[in-house]
Amino acid sequence: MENVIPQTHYLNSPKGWKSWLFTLDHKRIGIMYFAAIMFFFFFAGALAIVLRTELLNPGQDFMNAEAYNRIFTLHGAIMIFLFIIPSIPAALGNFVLPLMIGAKDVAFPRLNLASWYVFVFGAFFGIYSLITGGADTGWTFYTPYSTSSTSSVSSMLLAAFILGFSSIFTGINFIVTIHKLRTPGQTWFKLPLMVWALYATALIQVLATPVLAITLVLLLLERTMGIGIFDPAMGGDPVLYQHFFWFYSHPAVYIMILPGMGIISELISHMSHRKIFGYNAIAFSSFGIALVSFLVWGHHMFTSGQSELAAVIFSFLTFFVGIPSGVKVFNWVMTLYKGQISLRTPMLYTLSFLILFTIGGLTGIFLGALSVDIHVHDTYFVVAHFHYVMMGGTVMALLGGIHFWWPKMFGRMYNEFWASTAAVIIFIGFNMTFFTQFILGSLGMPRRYFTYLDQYHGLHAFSTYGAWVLGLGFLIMGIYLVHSLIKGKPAGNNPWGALGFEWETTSPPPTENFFTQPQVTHGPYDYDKVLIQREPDRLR
Ligand code: HEM
Ligand SMILES: [Cu+2]
Repeated sequence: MENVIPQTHYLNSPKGWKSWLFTLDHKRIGIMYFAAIMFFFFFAGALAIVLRTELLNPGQDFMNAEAYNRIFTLHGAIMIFLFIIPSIPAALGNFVLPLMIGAKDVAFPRLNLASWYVFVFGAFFGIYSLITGGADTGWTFYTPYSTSSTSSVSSMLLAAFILGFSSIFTGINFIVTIHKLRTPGQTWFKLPLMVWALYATALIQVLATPVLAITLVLLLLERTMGIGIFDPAMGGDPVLYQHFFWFYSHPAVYIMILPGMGIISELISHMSHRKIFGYNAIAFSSFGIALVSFLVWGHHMFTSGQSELAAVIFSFLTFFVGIPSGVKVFNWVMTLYKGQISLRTPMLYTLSFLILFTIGGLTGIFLGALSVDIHVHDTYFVVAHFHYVMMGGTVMALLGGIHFWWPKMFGRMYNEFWASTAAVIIFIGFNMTFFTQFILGSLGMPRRYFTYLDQYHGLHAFSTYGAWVLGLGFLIMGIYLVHSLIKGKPAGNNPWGALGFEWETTSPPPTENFFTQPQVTHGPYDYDKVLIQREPDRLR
């Protein structure tokens, strides 16, 4: 049977731009978030290419130190607050969560729409900061510099403050949705692991984000009224700021990575048609990570003058993060073992994730070791580490997820040849760019510098060539994805032959998601049971 796209679906009914701006449909809100984060990703990515190009040669090429400071701050702040934090939960999660639990929508559709508007409002202040020259403090806004800098720090703070609310709204909505709207018979242990991951993420969003909000308000008050909370000249304590900031921002790195791990659990099972190994272990390890994430913030402050005892304790506690993460990696690899792995694009990104995230995670353990961190603190080793985790981890998972659910979102397939080519180019470019930086960092190249000594020239140049390769990969991706929206082949309801409720409805789904309430007849990964009945017309 030829695949056809249904006549009416959530994308075309109701019609008109107003129906989008006032929509309460989680799928449309997800798509609107998706458009926003992709815009910011490409924008901040372009800034990154500019930074790297300046670093091609030592000395000043085309921007001075001040411009460099502003651009890396913008790159970092946009990537963190406007791209990676909302990326998987608010964009992809919004789209798939209700489908995965057989629901019509999220629990609070109006709050969902509000979170998008709050996001846009916050982004507006970020852009305002940009056109008034940008901030130059780095995305962490460390005091005392941030209280005295005359660049546009205040509007950037306001942006981050407002964006926090959109994150909290999404978190609350997901928690209630998962508790209340599961289809009858879908018990907690029949939930897809993506849902568990979004749940653990939502807990962190709700518990940690308010701390950041308060911190940013205090910083704003300090800047505008000089009330002496952080400024030592007025009896304040700059290290206090770091405690406040990292109490949010360390858990926040798990807001970034946990949903990515959720995607990987899905893709690894569905793309190798094999029951996920260690379902319970994967589900609970997300909570292990969420819990430990609140106890380790001090590892960002080994060189900030906290007591030696505190530093030793934080170092010790940090190692515990490795355990639940290791549990997940082990179970993923066990799932692949003897699976019928299909090397289509979602799987290519899954494999990239496994390799790159493992490198990122292991080097995180290096950094957690007090003695090593003293040596590589604020060097390119750190820059390499967090790019491996955030880009090698979260972004690879996001890209895998986008390709996997693309046919469901738009009803059309992307071009497999170009997609897998781009995936390979991205993998190569990524390693060229960032592996080099582990070496640079251990040789002592400090981060956030716009110039460097001649001895680092070769490695810096190589890293810059890598960034160009990486940029080419993303360019190709942008082109074939847009092309597929217009010309892509109709995908059919279930192009991967995957289990999971989202594949039981049409592609794209109708506004109300399902024509009939989905029934629970098996778990989301029961390929062993289901394939026996479904053979031999399994899609590979
Ligand atoms: C196209 C790929 C990318 C390239 C070439 C790139 C390059 C860079 C460069 C050159 C810096 C400045 C380093 C320094 O001067 O210390 C930087 C900083 C940073 N990048 Fe990226 N980056 C990329 C993607 C990403 C992504 C995907 C994220 C997160 C989602 C990210 C997050 C950050 C952060 C948080 C900083 C630190 C900014 C600060 O210290 O305030 N980057 N990146
Ligand atoms: Cu941390």
